[in-house]
Amino acid sequence: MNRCSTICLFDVDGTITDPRQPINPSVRSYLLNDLKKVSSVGLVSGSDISKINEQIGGLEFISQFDYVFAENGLVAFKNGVEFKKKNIINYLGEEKLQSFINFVLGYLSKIELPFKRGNFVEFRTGMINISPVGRSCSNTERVEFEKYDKVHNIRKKFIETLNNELPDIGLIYAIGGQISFDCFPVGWDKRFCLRYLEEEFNGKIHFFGDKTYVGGNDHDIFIDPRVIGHSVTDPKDTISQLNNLFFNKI
Ligand code: M1P
Repeated sequence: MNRCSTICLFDVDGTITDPRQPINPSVRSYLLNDLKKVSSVGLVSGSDISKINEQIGGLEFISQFDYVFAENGLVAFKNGVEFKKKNIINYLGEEKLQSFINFVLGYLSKIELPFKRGNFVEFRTGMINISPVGRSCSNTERVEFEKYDKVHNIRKKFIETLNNELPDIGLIYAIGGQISFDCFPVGWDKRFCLRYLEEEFNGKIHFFGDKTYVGGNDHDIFIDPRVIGHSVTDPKDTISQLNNLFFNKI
């Protein structure tokens, strides 16, 4: 197989790493040494580049991926060098942005949870990330919130309220991780990165993600006809599916 005729794009959390955890060096080596011999390799994550960088092990490794699409591709890197950036402020305008943030802050102030920490609204380049429990919670608290949310649907109800109360704001919402959800303009989901690949790449695009179900932040790209989608359960499953696909190992 020719490396230039295929690209494998990977979600990060839950697909090549445990949620918000550093990548296992053996998985990284598999992607950058073994897989890269037969396919171009890229990442597409809802997270911003500083979080991806931290998880992948720094620029030394980030630059070995053919593409890294942070914030769904709103901040795009090729061989470690940023080549495209899209800004949510320019797109929405200050007035809409403020009415959205004010509504969110009001809603956040009324939610009762077993515990709350800080950093509830993270403003990124191309999206806003909202965490009802707060992004400054510890790892143990992350896991506890995720369990609590599975029972009480805190994030789902928040998203339902945003859709009902701000129907014309032009934003959509996707749950990609354990404690938060991402908010971005319609069309700025993970499919956004495909426009750059279409410009420069002519081959098959494989996508691997764990949140491929409806409402998950991998769903839209997973079902996109330009892509061959693969649903995985964790990094081990990702490697096993790659072995099967590219190296005839079961
Ligand atoms: O990559 C998936 C998600 O990872 C983080 O989610 P959480 O902190 O809720 O586990 C965030 O960076 C989020 O934006 C991203 O989609």
